Amino acid sequence: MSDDCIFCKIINRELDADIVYEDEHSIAFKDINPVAPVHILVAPKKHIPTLQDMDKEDEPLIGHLHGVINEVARAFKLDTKGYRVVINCGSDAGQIVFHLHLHLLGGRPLLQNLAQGRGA
Ligand code: DGP
Repeated sequence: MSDDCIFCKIINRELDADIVYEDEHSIAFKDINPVAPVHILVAPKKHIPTLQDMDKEDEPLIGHLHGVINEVARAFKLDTKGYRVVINCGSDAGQIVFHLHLHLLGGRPLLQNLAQGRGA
């Protein structure tokens, strides 16, 4: 928990969000500024600022987040046509919220080159 972190506040219900999934270790909620018909953020409850800040002990947690993506993608019917998963790490990648999260994007063809990621 970090006192000035927006996503920690969502996790602790101090800020509203459209939460679509939650378990002991993770939460998923709709992005406030969607760039695709389905744009969901999946975050660990543990406050890890960026992917680069993860410890070796966080590796199972990162795997778990991908399992959550799989489940949420199925719930939003993205599993047959596909979807994109993006992690922005640090300022050059355009990360604006420094609490690790995965973007789940889908619901339309995402035509940009994969390496361009977010903003598809
Ligand atoms: P980024 O740090 O660039 O990977 O993206 C952060 C995303 O978080 C961005 O797409 C907008 C979203 N976001 C920022 N503040 C809030 C918020 O208060 N609520 C929700 N639901 N999403 C937010």
